[in-house]
Amino acid sequence: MPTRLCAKERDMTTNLPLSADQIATLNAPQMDALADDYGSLGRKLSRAGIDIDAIKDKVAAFSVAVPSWGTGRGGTRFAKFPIAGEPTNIHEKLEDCAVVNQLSTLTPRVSPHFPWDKVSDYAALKQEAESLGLGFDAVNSNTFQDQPGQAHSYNTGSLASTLEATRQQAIEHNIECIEIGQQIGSTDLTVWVGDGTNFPGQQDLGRSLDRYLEAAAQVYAALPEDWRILLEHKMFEPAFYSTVISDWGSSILAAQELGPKAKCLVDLGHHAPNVNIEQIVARLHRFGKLGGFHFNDSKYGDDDLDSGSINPHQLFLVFNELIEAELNPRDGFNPAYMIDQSHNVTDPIESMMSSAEAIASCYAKAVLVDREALNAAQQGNDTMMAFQALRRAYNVDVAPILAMVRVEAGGAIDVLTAYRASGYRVRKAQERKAVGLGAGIV
Ligand code: PSV
Ligand code: MN
Repeated sequence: MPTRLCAKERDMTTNLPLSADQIATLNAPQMDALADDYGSLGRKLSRAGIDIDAIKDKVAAFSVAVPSWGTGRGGTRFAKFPIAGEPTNIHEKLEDCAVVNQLSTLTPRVSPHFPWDKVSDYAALKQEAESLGLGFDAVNSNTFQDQPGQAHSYNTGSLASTLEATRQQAIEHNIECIEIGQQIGSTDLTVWVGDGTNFPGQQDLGRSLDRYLEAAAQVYAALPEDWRILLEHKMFEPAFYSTVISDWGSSILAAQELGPKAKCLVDLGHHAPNVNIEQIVARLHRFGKLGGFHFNDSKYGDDDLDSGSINPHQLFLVFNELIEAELNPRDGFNPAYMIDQSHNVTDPIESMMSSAEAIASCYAKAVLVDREALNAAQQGNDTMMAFQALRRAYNVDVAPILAMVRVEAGGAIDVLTAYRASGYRVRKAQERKAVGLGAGIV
């Protein structure tokens, strides 16, 4: 996981959208209370043998990428309700991502999606991002939508299409994404295909996977030495009867067949209801195939709700497995963390800041777990004490740790108040052209 910008690197950021002075002024009246809360939590933790500064340092090194597409209002299949001042191109999206990072200090990387974020000069785009204090994370290909002027429609699928020319087009698009990624400093290609069927019998379930594997192998062959391909599975939508890479089983089998540079990406919303996602994490890690995460939350299916808004305990249990994996890396541990949500009714900047905080807070709680006590209780078959080891950490209010991390990195104690006080969205509403109503998100 790449670390965040050090103070020297931050000085090279010439284009930050918010005034550092304004953030410091807003923080000033809250500093004493924060020092008090941090001190009090520190004393409490130290009674349990935990050094709060060590936890703070771990959180300071933690980060999660934001999706370029998350800066716009999402939507459903039924409607999209844009807000004034929404970004309409990658330059404006980067600016919004910079706001998220400046205030939350947790999101220094942006994951772009192509062709949505296409530009003519990628070296310039990389520089632009750097001047905003940002780098690029995994590049995402898009073969789930047709683009204007595209030679072959994806209405028969993409990498698994029955039509050779369509498969070829999808392969070439993925290879183009790798080439773009090389110019902007990415080392991961995330591939999610919507390929599948809506009717029993529509396609041969075995042969469609053959076609996918054969095409994905050609993309795999184009990966540079230090790159990975992250296979993202999803149970349903847009195909509602069968999906080619539907679950973690299909995903790990495909990744194993493709080779060591192929890993699995877990989007928290892409499972059958009530699936034990933390166990999937442990399984994927056991076989060296855990590649990355798309964080979001859900109540019913792939709802793409804000991370931790419905089931924060599940998010904590996922991070508990991730910390286990980090401490026991087996063949390596380097998952790409990203938020992937659809912000239908909130200002996307506010949602991403609040979600980044929810994610980092579950991470901090998982770091707090007394692993020795947990392991001893597990070994001794003391079920209640094993559970209590998790419960004790989950119950800690880690907010002062997160706030201290933010202040020390130039961020805001109260991110939402600082954002609203900045008047950023109101300014953008005057400067930016209005977005169309458009279709919903996939
Ligand atoms: C598909 O539902 C997904 O989770 C994939 O990650 C896409 O790239 C993203 O949403 C945006 O549509
Ligand atoms: Mn996703």
